[in-house]
Amino acid sequence: MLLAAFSLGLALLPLLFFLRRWGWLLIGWNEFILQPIHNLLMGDSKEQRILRHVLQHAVAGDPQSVLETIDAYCSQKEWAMIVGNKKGQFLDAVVQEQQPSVLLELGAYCGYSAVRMARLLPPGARLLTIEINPDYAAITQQMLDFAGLQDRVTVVLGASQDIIPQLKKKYDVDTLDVVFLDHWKDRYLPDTLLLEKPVSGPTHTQGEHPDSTS
Ligand code: 72O
Repeated sequence: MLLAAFSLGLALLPLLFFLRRWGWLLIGWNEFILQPIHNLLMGDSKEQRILRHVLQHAVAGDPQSVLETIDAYCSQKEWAMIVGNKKGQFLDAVVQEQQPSVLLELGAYCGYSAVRMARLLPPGARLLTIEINPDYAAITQQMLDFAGLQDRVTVVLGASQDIIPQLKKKYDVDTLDVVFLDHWKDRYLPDTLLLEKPVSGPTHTQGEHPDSTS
């Protein structure tokens, strides 16, 4: 029985490889051939179409309806790299359990997860979301404005390693209660280490500035 299962698995291995190849080929074909043609013909981007669909079909000031509208668009019209409802429920659970005062997100994209998390924040709490792409940052801001969550969320345009060291001074962050890493996989570890690093800077002992050049 075990041997049969093993042989079957072995026999199916090339098929799996083949299917994986085709899977990647399909995604590549869609992302690099169909999408650019679509964008060229429509004069916009997929992310702009998602936002436009929300502005036209969701209820302003209702985060839940914004999420449902994005979910529906991305499952019926165009696939997009959003967290989605399934993984979104894990996010919901974390925010509800931790009740963070300050929440940091790395990688905002269209603002789906920002809307998702911000809608569950306790009163007075805030979310900072860092996005490297100015087009995506603008879409995220408009998504949050439409959902009515703009007062709880700050969208920061920039690269994580540039913004993280400024969190304390420029964004008045003392402690982060929850961090959601959703940007570039190879930056998860370096950014986590950077987040754990104490912020270097003037210590104001005896009026000295240790890092001043004098
Ligand atoms: C990124 N920071 C953020 S990527 C992101 C990143 N936003 N949305 C992904 C999706 C890293 C780090 O960016 C850089 C290096 C918020 Cl090592 C240049 C940029 C070099």
